[in-house]
Amino acid sequence: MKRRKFLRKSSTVAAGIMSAPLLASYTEKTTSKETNSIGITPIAICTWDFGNATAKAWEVLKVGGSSLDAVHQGVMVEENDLNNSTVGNGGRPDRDGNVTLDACIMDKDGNCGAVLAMQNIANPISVARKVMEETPHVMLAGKGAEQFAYEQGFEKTDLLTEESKEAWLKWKETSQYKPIINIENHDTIGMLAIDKKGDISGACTTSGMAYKMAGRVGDSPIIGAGLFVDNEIGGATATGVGEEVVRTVGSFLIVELMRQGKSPQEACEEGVKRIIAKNKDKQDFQIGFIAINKKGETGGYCIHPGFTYRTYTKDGHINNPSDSYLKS
Ligand code: SD4
Repeated sequence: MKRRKFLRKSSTVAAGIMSAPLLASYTEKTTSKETNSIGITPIAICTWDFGNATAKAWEVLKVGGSSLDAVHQGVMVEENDLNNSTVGNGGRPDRDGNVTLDACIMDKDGNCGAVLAMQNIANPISVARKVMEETPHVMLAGKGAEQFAYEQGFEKTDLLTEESKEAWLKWKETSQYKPIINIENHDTIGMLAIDKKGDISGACTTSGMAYKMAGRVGDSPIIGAGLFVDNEIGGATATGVGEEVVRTVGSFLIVELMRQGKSPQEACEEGVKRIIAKNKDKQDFQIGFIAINKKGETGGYCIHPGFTYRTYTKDGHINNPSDSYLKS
């Protein structure tokens, strides 16, 4: 299905306008054949067609870098891309014109860090990692997160680009904040990776829903909702209307389903069905899950057709169309 049709069929809780086009699709054969201790080669997988991000992660993995560094550096590519208006610098602002960013990261030992609704810092994933590594805490929000970032040496950056500002001013003409058909707010990057040692890590970063209420936080920086990793089992991450993912603790659920024996694909399908079951009369929003298990199997599933996810493995760099609960 064409993306445009997908847009018409999906809606979010916030109004918005066109985001940057997705990165060009490409596939290339990879050469790394080295396997890790559990007999699989490294893998990077991310939501949507963020091929530059998975390519960066693969660069780290193929030379023996850790899955933590791979997901960190991979998602940073999107945070730094000013044309990506749903992640990092250049992200769409809230209804008051402030860009507030959410991110989290989780490593092989179950350590995690997150920043919520943080302003003026271009790489929230790096701050999330600092929260994980340099503080006794898991989450820092708002002004506290920003203050911590400055203390760690991050620079103050104006994240509202001219293009985002113009789009916001246009939105203000009507200021409609209700479910309308608009998938362009949905391009959060969640990434999972396995390294040569067989260890799994994950990262997730977003500017959240465009023109959201000030202070609104979705699933993306919430460990268990937008991202979860258990190195014994696997990992999962989400994109879409965060409120629905939080209500079912979606990524944790998927990892637990894999623990019970489901494949990543089956677990993602069950995760989506759980959300559908909570919204029997309302399916006009999009959710996409991706997952990976310890054997290196991957899966992805969504509500509406149109979601894709990137995988970079020894077999190539592929943009995978996700199967969907609704077929058209
Ligand atoms: C949120 N889940 O803030 C995010 C939005 C998203 O792709 O996924 N965009 O609810």
